[in-house]
Amino acid sequence: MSQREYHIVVLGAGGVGKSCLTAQFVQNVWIESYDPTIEDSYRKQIEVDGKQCILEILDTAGTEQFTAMRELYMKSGQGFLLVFSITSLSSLTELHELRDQIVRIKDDPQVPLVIVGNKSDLDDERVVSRARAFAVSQSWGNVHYYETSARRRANVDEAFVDLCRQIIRKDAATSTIRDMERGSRRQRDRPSHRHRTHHHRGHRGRSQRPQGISCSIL
Ligand SMILES: Nc1nc2c(ncn2[C@@H]2O[C@H](COP(=O)(O)OP(=O)(O)O)[C@@H](O)[C@H]2O)c(=O)[nH]1
Ligand SMILES: [Mg+2]
Repeated sequence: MSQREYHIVVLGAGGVGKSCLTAQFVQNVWIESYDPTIEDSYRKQIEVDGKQCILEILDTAGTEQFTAMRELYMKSGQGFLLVFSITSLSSLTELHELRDQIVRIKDDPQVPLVIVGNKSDLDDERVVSRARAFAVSQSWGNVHYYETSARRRANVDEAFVDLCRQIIRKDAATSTIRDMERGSRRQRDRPSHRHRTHHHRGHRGRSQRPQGISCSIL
């Protein structure tokens, strides 16, 4: 079975719970206090819809002084978890700039992305209503919105798996286009193909396809 590796970037204002969410997802642990300046990446293997994938998750610390650094990981990231805290309105508004930057750098308004409103266990300190966050997610083109609690490990897997699924879909669609392009190239090259058929026991063209590329759209 082919195993794909996907790069996820966790972004958001300082203190919203990016590191706690990442630690819960990757290691199933609750870490009360995390060094806010630590930026690190973690690997985790998961199965999504019967497919094994390895996730490389970058937990950003937002301390980078050089926007070039941020651009670099936005370029290499394939999916983005944009985290705010339901106890801080400014942490939600900060996501707009991040999202704009991602869309610009990836040159793709449909880039795999989820919005995460963390600290749902602190409902009595809530200042961002579900409706408000949902309106933002709608205005970004029906982006999926999850309310999570890293503390209680609520909805954590769901948010990451949703993102992973979006990346897989995008990847499959891109592979299909690549395959179709290869197919039309093969059509053009047909004459040289014909005298080779007996080597391939009649599976014309098929053996030329690189292994591991899936043609299915989920
Ligand atoms: N009550 C509550 N506190 C949280 C939750 N997630 C993180 N925190 C707290 O918020 C603070 C910042 O968390 P951290 O993961 O370091 O934030 P980061 O700067 O975004 O990485 C810490 O004191 C955590 O204990 C949560 O889901 N619920
Ligand atoms: Mg952190």
